[in-house]
Amino acid sequence: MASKSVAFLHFCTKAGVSQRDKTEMTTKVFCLDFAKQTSAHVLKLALLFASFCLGACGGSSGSAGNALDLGTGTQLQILDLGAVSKSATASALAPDWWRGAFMQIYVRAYQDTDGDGKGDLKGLIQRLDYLQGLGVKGLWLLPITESSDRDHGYAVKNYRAIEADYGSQADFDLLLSEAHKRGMGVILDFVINHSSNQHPLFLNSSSSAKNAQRDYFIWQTPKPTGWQIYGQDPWYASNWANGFYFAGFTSSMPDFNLRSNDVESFHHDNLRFWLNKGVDGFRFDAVGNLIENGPGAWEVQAENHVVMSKVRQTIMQYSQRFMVCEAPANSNAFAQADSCGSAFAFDLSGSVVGAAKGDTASIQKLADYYKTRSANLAPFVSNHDSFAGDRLWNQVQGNLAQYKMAAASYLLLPGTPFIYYGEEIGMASSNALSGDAALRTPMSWTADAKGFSTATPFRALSANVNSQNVTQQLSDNNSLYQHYKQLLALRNTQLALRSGTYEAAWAFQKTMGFQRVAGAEKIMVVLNFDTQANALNVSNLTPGETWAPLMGANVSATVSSAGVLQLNLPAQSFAVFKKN
Ligand SMILES: [Ca+2]
Ligand SMILES: [Ca+2]
Repeated sequence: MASKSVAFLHFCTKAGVSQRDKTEMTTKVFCLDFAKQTSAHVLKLALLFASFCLGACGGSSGSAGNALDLGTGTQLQILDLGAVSKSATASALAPDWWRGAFMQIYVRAYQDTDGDGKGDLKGLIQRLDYLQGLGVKGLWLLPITESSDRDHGYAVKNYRAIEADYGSQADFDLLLSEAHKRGMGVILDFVINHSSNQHPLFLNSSSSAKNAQRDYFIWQTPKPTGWQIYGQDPWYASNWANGFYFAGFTSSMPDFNLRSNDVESFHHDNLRFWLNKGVDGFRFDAVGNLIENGPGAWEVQAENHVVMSKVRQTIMQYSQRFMVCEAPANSNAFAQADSCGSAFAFDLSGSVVGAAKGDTASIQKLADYYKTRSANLAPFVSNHDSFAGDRLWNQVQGNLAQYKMAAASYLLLPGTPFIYYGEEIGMASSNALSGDAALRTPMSWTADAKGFSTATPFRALSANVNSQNVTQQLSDNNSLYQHYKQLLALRNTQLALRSGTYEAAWAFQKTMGFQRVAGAEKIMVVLNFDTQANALNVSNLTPGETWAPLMGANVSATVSSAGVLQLNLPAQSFAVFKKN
């Protein structure tokens, strides 16, 4: 026993270094206390500490084979566990609110109000008028629940608590009511595939093979072989209990066992917790990674659709809710009604940007996309992840004509469009940062950091904050902001653009066009991506009918007796018409 005590003390010293995180701080205090105990208490403390420390320490060393018999291990209280029944199901929003454009918002980077250099919910509330003025109808908030990563929020520690940096539950309730007053819905990022390794469920699960919550996560003994996910072996040893846990992204974010009924109930109860508060829906993270069937079958398994179909059923018991899934590997399958019902159009973004640059193959792909795919695929051009592409400004290297063509291309398509915060003002990524962080810089409200915070911001600013910021954009009638505002106004006022079908699409060289049709209402969009003017002949129309200009043209156009509409489009321009 003495040698084991020495080993534990050594482990305590090693584990108690960091004070950044509450759990680690608790570990340090515990370790100091532990060192003072008499031998009569050593074994009991050692067992408690071993089970407590296990998850917090990440389980990265390979001592699993020397585990002690810990009985049932740790029994930490789990604040986000427990049944939640469906209660208030009404919505304050218009039935088709979710067909308007969303703004994807990283709360930490949006607006600071308490001078700590980090954005918060009160800051977002202050900026709701700006978002309403732009014409946004929905907000997707990157995770705002308590996390251990202190940044992006995807390592969730408590699914029912607001991250302390962001404010209180009361702040969130106020955000919801203020957004709803402005006709905007709020959807939350829900991390269904994994939690933090500091979530109490994982601390319990990892404390002993006999723990009541063991099966909330995925354990194997001996360590499985042959696995590689995103270039890494996803199986990690735990230090004190037999077994290796599965973590598809990183050792600090263990995958839930989504075959477990308990895990399913856990998630559904947490969804209802927020739905009962009036949350308008969710964006689901990494739904291609939910269930694994082996080293060659870990992505987009058939069972994933079953999991998401059940989630969708729970959410749709509430009125006018919206959900959208992240599934880069097979977006169209997850957009179906027997799965998520809606998913991001990851395989469209490249065509939008390529078309804007005048690439004819991209223009053809863009014109064809919604001919064969679900109208519930949500178009976007960039987001918070670098794998999805750099910020649009960087992708078009600041070419404003291309930028405006890209925006017109995706904001008038079927599917709910998602704008990444700052995209509407031409925010660039940061030159001082790399990877995802470069895409997640503080919002450029002013030409310096002061519009975001009175303190030094938590992260470097966008590289073009001096030239592209809200103050500058609002004062320029020809700005990107005004361009986005006009496009959203069109979408918000024209039923066919919000919910119409996608019809009569064509592409020819560097031009393309399509119609959006809702009953008798027909809208025609024509785009010229060329750097020179082009005369277009749109054929197969009804002779004699007239089309009134809505945007990008000044006069009505009449279809010839041969069924052809002749249009002259200047270089890098587009026009929108409505059939009289
Ligand atoms: Ca703050
Ligand atoms: Ca998984």
